[in-house]
Amino acid sequence: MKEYPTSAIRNVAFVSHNGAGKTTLVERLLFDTGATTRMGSVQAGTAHMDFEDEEKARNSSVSLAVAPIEWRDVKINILDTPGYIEFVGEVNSALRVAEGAVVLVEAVAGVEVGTELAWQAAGEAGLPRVVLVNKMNRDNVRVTRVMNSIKENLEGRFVQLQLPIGEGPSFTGVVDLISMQARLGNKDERGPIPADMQDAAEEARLALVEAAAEGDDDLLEKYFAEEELTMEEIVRGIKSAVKQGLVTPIMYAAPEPGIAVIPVLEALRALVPAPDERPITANKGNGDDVELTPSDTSPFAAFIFKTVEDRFGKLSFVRVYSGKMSADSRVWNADRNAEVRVGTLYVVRGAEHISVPLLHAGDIGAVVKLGDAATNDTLCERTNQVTLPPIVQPEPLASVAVEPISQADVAKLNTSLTRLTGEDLTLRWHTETATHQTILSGMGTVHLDIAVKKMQSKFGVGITTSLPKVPYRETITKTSSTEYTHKKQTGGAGQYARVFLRVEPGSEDVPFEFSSEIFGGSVSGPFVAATEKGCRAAVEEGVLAGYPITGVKVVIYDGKEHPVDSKEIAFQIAGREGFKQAVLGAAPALLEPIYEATVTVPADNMGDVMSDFNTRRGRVMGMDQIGNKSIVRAEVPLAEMQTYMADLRSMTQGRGVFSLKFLHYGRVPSHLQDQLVAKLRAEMKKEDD
Ligand SMILES: Nc1nc2c(ncn2[C@@H]2O[C@H](COP(=O)(O)OP(=O)(O)O)[C@@H](O)[C@H]2O)c(=O)[nH]1
Ligand SMILES: [Mg+2]
Repeated sequence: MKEYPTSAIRNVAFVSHNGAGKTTLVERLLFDTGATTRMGSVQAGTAHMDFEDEEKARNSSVSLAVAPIEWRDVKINILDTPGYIEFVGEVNSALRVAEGAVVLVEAVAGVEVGTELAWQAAGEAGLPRVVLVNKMNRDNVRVTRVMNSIKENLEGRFVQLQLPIGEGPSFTGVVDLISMQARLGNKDERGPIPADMQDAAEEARLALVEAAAEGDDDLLEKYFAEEELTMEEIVRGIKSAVKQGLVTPIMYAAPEPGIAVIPVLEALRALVPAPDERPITANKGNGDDVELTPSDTSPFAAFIFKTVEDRFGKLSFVRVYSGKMSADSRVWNADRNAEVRVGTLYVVRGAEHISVPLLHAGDIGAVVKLGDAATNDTLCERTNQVTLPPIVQPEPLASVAVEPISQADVAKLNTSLTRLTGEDLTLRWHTETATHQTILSGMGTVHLDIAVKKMQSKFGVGITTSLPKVPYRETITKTSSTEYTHKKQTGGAGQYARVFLRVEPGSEDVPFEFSSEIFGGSVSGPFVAATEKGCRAAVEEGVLAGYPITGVKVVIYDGKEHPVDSKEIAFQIAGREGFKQAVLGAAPALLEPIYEATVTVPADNMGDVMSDFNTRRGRVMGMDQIGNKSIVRAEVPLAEMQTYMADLRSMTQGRGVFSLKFLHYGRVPSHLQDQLVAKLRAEMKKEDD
């Protein structure tokens, strides 16, 4: 592969709803530019971009893949992303290292929920965006319908960069409004504008020129002076307007038959900023910000945006922001304060790794077995340390409890989970102390399903999954005092301890407090400490249904010891049992985790979503209207949200999305508590048997 200087590199993310044809477009571009000798097909499982087993099985992208497209004098690094919204983590990673985004809109379906999310995410990343109306050759394409859908559902101002020639099966090409030429067929032949499109093209060009003028003050002057803008000036103006987010150009293509795809490359080359046109800010470690100069001669800084574990070991995807990265070098990992060795350096094309001697500033590549380094780490020079901010990922929305099958699986479970979640930062895992379950969380059921399959196929760990138990807690609601005597006389030395304990409701933030009000030394210091230890042990065990107790203040205010038989163990037992007895007398209550749910749905669904929260013991806290979308915020117990993803999907025909954030623990309503405690106890008993 040729080397490309910074100014000849473009990093572009393809984002959209699932199935809009991103991967097919990349396959077409690879083929048309001679990078591949056969055009890969998603359906046939031969796509170079969808090379993972899971992708072939599903005929759809699951993770982000990189394809360098060499065309004319530039290299366009395309980041092909999965469209399914549960893989949003991959999309966020791609957007983070790109200078521009192509938002694909499926020509028949129009704007879908995944399109809106992609549009929004690219906007939040501050990226220049281009809209590509894709799969134009499909039956039933109506250009006016898809245009309306774009204007109604995506916020922004749009300008036609092209006009489509024909629609549906009669789509034959586009009119390029900059050169005022037709681009036809799958060989990108040039021709005159069809006679019946002449007027429409003139009119659309006026709008394009106006948008170009708005992007650049000099051009605006010229425009007002009614001077003609040159083609170069129009491109320059549009590029600037797009970069400022003033307008979004719209293009059309059909990658499967290969119609109007070369103009897409042309637009990316012309309109997406080169890395040196969009510097990034890093942190110098002392809290000061520093703008990295994207050139080969500035100090080296690169960012790890993706990590994959495969048969050959760990593969770290890097984006160089400044300086050069060389094979067989040593670099500094600023996030781990460690030197790491860079061995062979690669440029990646799907599953293919092409070894290169160096990566120029702005380029994207990968390193195998990069020692102590993980996604989100910054690599730099030891003498010039900087860190780049981590990729912001959303909180998990769904969880499963995972259980190893065999003894061998038990041993491998934790390390495999750590590797799995290191590859995908929208996956998290933890051990829930309240339920003794190992919990894997992610963005949805499909996401988790694939993660679990990976555990098996990639890391060789057999696991079964189940719906996680709700991590309830227990607390007390009033003050209660008790006395407890532990006495044992068996053969030799006996055991004796007597304690007077008082429990009081404490604050939610302090799970457990212990103090002594003993006067006159009825219980000596070490035995008071032993009593506390006993209480703490009981806290973990709970009294209602085996969940940890929280928000309790314990006071030992009297007691008695025996000169011979009192021992620490005796006071520990008295503490534990006395504490349980006191808690049982203090009107114990069950607490449940309460989350804030933020649900975004089409305005028509707002009523349904709100009344649905009533059936989930939720409290609607607020609502908002943004465009034709309603946003409902509600506080709702986790116990009622376990199947929300599927329920929301059916309530909104898949057009609703939501996020969850833990708020606090709240009382289980008293009318539900007895029944729930009975149920939880029965479950506990079943497990013990
Ligand atoms: N009619 C038509 N179908 C296409 C075209 N491009 C892709 N497809 C089909 O659309 C489906 C989804 O394509 P894919 O590239 O996987 O979409 P992605 O999810 O955005 O990557 C596949 O079945 C493709 O064969 C096109 O230009 N025309
Ligand atoms: Mg795909």
